[in-house]
Amino acid sequence: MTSNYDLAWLRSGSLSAERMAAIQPLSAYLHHIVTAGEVTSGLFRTAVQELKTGIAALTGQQPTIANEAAKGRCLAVGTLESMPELERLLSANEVSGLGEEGYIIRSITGENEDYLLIAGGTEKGLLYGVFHFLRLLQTGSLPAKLDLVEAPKYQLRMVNQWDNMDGSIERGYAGHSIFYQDNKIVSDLSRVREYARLLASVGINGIAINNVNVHEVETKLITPALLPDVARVAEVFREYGVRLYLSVNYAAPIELGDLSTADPLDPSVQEWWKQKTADVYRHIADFGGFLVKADSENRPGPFSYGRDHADGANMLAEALEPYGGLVLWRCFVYDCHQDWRDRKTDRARAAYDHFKPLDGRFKENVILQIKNGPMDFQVKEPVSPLFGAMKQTNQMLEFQITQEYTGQQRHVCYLIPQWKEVLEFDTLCNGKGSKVKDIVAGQVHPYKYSGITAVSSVGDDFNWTGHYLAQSNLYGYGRLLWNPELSAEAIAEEWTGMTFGLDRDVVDTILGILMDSWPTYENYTAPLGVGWMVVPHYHYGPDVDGYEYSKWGTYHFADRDGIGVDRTKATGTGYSHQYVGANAELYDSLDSCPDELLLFFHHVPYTHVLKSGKTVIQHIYDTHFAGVEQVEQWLVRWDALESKVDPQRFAHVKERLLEQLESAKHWRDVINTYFYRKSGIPDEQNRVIY
Ligand code: GCW
Repeated sequence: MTSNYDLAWLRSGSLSAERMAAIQPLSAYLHHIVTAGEVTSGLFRTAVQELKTGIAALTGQQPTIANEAAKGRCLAVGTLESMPELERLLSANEVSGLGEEGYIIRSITGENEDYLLIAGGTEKGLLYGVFHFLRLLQTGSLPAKLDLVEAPKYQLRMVNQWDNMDGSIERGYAGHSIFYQDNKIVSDLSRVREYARLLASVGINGIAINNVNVHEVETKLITPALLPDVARVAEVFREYGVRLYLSVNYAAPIELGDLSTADPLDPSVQEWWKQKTADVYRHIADFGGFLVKADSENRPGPFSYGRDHADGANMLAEALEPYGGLVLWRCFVYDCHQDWRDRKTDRARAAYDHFKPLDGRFKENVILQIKNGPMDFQVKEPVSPLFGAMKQTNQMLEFQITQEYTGQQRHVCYLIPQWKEVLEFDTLCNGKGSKVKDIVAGQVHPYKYSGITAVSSVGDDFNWTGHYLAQSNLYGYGRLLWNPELSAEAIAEEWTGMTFGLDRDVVDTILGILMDSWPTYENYTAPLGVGWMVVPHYHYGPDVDGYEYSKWGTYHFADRDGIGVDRTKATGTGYSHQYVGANAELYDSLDSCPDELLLFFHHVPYTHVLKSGKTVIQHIYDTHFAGVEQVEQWLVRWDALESKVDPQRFAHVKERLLEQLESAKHWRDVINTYFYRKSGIPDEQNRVIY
């Protein structure tokens, strides 16, 4: 059964016996929704509407809605403001803990009361509570007695679109932009509305709608010519509690023909941005702020005027300040015109070297957006040492949901385990227990603003993400930001159940593939943390030396004797000492450096013996053979689901898995051959290496 309700993981599916049995004890409450107060705002309306259509789609019963207090068995929804009785029902702690975005879902039983309550701190919290309730219905996990109290860990939970107005998407692997076509914002925003719904269903509350590389037409998004259209988009997102941000071009005052400089200390430039910001807020009163890629990969920035990042960011911050707007200033700043003979310049060091000395200089409404990893979203990198290194400067973390370097949504690569590893990393910046997950929640240093953002993976493909299974990354991203304590497995299981139904074989198979997928991808691509080895520019498929003699600073330094980048203090770039205390020692010493990051930190001979007991060269051979075998196994397991997954999705995933297998073999052969020929050392098991 499909209905208008169905969208990615929001699916009515079949009214399976399991689900109906699970719902049974509570079904008497689902017939009637009461709102106790007029539903006036858009967000409240959205929440009630989602609840109504969700219940109808998931149970086959149409609930009625009334504006009245709870009486008899029903589902009562509201906020602290709309339901004065919450003061009586909730403890003082619960009330204060709700904040703006938290909610309570509770069975209320008393002498004269017997109903289910979904209450949000505000309407936004209510909407999140509704989606949580529906998730329980959809996954057949609604307990007979409800008592859930939730609030998000992170304040800013964002996505960044790298969409261009010509309809293309930088690093997009799921079709064209849903926002733009022919250099205009699309007139029909129904797909954007669906996207807003998807984002809200997993708690995302902010979106920057254009590429951080801001080209000519996009530079005009902050002008009155385009702002009415931007405001239309903002309105759609507002109804789902998602605040809109724009990426801006640092050289906009020049490029729009108004000034001859973009110097942040020049009063005419400051005034120009104030005017532009005022225009933006005239059109969008709750506008979030500006996202900025400056002095990075040939984009303009304050360096041209002898100014630094703090000067640049603060100038914009001052313009946004009167409206409560934020500057999200990216730290992806490095020398992209490097000479491979220069062994001291190190791209991994760059963000820390540029920004750490500026701690304390940024205005309160600036947040540094720090990419993980320190190089660029590789399959395996150490955590950026900049996290927590600045005590007086707001920080947020940037992940990449779009699979630029992890198989471009043609390969399965479930990224939540990678992100969890980053979040769980203990930086030691404030003593033991200074984990990244707490730093970017403002709980290690008292940042006023903090959070997590990520480059989105969606386009106008019928299934949103190119690969069906890649939807799990978007879903999981939102869930992880709500609660980073959730395990990667629990999130995958939840997504699988919602998307493919509750059949145990189906769930186990997909869960198994997802959980295996990141290590598998790592197995057949670049080994031991060295990264890169992809076809330059496209970043899909192997080309071991593609970047080796180019200017981007992404070397592996493989020769006949060895491989890896020496980032130690004594003989290398010194990057290892951007980490604190024991972490610096851990990475700096060849003895303690974990195998998985060995070649990120050290240059070693192929015969170097890893902690696993294997030599580097044998590890390369073994992992590359193993990676292919794993994908072969997935195909066997997927084939066994033929009768249990609908034909369209079955065929789609199968086709992608076949492509992944071909690509994995290609990787295996190119990498193994390359290192066999460089090292001259044969495989211990004598397998075919060309
Ligand atoms: O990963 C690299 C990408 C670029 C991107 C850049 C960035 C938007 O290859 O396409 O540009 O990072 O993060 O700015």
